[in-house]
Amino acid sequence: MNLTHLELMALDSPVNVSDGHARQSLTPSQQAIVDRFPDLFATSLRTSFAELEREAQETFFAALGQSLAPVAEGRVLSAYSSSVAMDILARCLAEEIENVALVHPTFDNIPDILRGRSLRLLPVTQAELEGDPERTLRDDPGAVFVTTPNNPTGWVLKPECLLRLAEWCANKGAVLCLDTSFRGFDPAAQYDTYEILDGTGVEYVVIEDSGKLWPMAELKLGFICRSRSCRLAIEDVVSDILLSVSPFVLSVVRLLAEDGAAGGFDALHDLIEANRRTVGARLDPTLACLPDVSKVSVARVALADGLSADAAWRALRTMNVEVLPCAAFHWAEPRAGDAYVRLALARDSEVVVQAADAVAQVVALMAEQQSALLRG
Ligand code: EGV
Repeated sequence: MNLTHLELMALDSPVNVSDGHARQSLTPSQQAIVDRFPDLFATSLRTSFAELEREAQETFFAALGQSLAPVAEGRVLSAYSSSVAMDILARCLAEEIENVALVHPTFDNIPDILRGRSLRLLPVTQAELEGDPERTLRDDPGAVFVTTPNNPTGWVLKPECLLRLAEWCANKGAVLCLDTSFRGFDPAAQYDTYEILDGTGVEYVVIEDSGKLWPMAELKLGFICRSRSCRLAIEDVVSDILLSVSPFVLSVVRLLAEDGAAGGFDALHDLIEANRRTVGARLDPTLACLPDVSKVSVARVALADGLSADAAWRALRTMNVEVLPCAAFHWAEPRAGDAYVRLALARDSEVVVQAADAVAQVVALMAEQQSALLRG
């Protein structure tokens, strides 16, 4: 069972903090955009597709600090979702290389997609990505793949580390791949990635995503951005998969990005921060805590020694509270994730309160049972 299977089992639960998709109520200005849908639909069909796509991409990238994303040069392609984009990337990589150094831990559909295209994976930790690539990337990977901000930890690849990694990849002829789906939650991840990458001459592919940011009933887009010189046949493979994305969805993403830049992202950050505090405040620190410095819309909860996240997940399910056990994020060493559960924070605050209280309750019960066992 992969993490998405667990998320599917949680979809209809009243307290679902399992998947990382945005499920909070619309803000008034987001509701105003939804109210315009019939008109937006009609206009989208009357407007030039190239114009809609360029405007959506430019607005979306600028709102996230990526003004130098190569939209005008035609190096940004749109996809239905970032996982579709990722599979396209994986297929292209498999044509050219064998080994990919992939950040560990990360969401399990990334290793699964890469392995699904027969790529061999080499785990590289977040700490290693902050060190000297010459020492930490020893097995000559043909590509390096980094999720930044990472899921579930919220860890961010700092600009100086990106630069060093990009220079190392350029030097070695390795393709640098980034998944920045959670960028919108953390200003520290909104330095202009493209300015740094294009300055090094590295062959790169960046996958960007609108999907985690807005509660739009899965109306979303992924984007695949590539370097000027890039041996991967991205454009050809994209064309195997799709003619174009929906002009209507492009229009929706443009309006949401405008709203984000005009205060919507600040409101989103406030909601996530308040929900993260709620979780932290409701845990007994001797039994569970928030181990990560993170701004993304998911929070890891670390359970005290001897408490199993899998058992907690199971107990919570009996209360109709859905979280994610984190073993599968540690795709190269599942045991390393045994002590963590993940709670999604892009939810209304009432949902997060209920989830956090249930986690606290279950963890207390498990600790009680454990000490009873030890007493014999
Ligand atoms: C998260 C699931 C898949 C993914 C969920 C996610 N997508 N499996 N194609 O969007 O953190 O819950 O990233």
